[in-house]
Amino acid sequence: MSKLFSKPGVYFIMGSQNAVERDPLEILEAALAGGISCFQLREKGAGALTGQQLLNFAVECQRLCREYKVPFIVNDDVELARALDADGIHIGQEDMEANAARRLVGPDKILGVSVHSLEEAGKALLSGADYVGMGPVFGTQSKADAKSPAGISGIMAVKSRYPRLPVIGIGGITPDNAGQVWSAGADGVAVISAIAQAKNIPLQIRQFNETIKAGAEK
Ligand code: TZP
Ligand code: MG
Repeated sequence: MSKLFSKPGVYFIMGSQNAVERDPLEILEAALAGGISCFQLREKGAGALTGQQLLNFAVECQRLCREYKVPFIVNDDVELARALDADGIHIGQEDMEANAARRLVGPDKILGVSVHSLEEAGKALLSGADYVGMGPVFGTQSKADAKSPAGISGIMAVKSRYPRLPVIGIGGITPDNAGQVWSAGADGVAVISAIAQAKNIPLQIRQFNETIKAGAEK
């Protein structure tokens, strides 16, 4: 795998449905310019693009990510990831088995798995996951079927059992509460609304990145 999680970073997730009154590609470019470390295309829910429209949108997202040398990861859709030769795929517990996804994308692609417990994290690791996403840490409006907020205890448990497995916190994370996620040992924060809905996206990412520095000084 790339050195994706060798230092803590801000992992931006977006689909066209998360872009409110703005062009999603403009949002993505502002986030890339602002200094995100990873991007995941998560096209989901009412009005989600499909077919050729999804493909066209995904190609544009990938082109921008390449321009900024930021990994481009596809949520759920292994076929789309393969068709585009994306840098990786992210799957949840309700999607295909992680080891099947690993076989399909091959050993060199990034594989991320959403987990909600130490057990699921251990299984994801055995199945070849490069990182796990854990949450929702805080309350979120961005996932229709989100579980109740779990706080940071799950992240702490996974980092203490599997210190080398990168853990990305997700769900309701903002610059104001990101410090708690870093203090739990997280390797990244995954964010939809606090970036997609920010008035000044580069400034918001700078503020997220400041929380990393503050965490590192502790
Ligand atoms: N998985 C758990 S919470 C969540 C996902 C995809 C949504 C996170 O979005 P936001 O807006 O950063 O709370
Ligand atoms: Mg999924």
